[in-house]
Amino acid sequence: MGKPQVAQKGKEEACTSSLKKNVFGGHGIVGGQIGLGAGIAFADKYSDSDRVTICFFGDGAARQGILHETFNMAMLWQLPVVFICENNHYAMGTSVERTSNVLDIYKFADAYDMPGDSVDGMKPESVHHAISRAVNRARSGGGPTLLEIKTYRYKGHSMSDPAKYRTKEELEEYKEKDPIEYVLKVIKANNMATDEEILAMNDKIKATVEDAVEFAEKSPYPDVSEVYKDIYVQEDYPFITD
Ligand SMILES: Cc1ncc(C[n+]2csc(CCOP(=O)(O)OP(=O)(O)O)c2C)c(N)n1
Ligand SMILES: [Mg+2]
Repeated sequence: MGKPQVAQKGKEEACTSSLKKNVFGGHGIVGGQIGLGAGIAFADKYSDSDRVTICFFGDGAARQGILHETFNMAMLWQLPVVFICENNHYAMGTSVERTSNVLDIYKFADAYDMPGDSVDGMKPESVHHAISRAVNRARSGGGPTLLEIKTYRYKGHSMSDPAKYRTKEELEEYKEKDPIEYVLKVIKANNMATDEEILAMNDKIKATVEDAVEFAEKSPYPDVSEVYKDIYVQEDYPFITD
């Protein structure tokens, strides 16, 4: 194994995690982030901070053992954490029905006396209210909450997933309830923005995405020496001496 590398300054903006912005990234090990989220919440409580951790995971992670161990400890120590299960009904190509006899994932909280709620993920206001309530509870010392946010994904799990495990009708049914289209309707009905302002926002977002794609396509492949970079240590660890 090579010598640990020190993270380069200025690279944070390009990463999926950012210590500066308190975003701790995604995890390749399904369910691993449940324990890590509680750990971050423990650190915040230990240091008397008023921060609240929002820990996201999919329906596929909900049946990992780590969820139960973490729920137990999070309740025992009343950690300031909101567990959010994004239930889009499929873990890769496997439906929740095929892997669990408990279809309401929020009920997993009951075993630990943790408050748990089912939330309509296609309604942004419902998501906002549920998360606000849970964050307020955590911040005022009321401990963790589990929110099962019911939603859907239009695409497969990845580019290699043709999503043949579901019907076209099911897909179309959810597209009818698309939360972005719904928000647009609410914004227009309440005169919160004009068509021009919405168009300008869309153009700005499109340009940002196109810039990112161009940046990625024009960037050289990394050198093999980069393989251990940003993995084992971070630059502000005091034991790095060189
Ligand atoms: C511990 C572990 N087991 C299996 C996998 C392989 N794997 C990657 S994603 C995934 C399904 C995750 O399901 P979900 O969180 O619902 O994600 P979605 O398919 O909805 O994007 C699996 C089984 C993994 N990464 N880690
Ligand atoms: Mg899923």
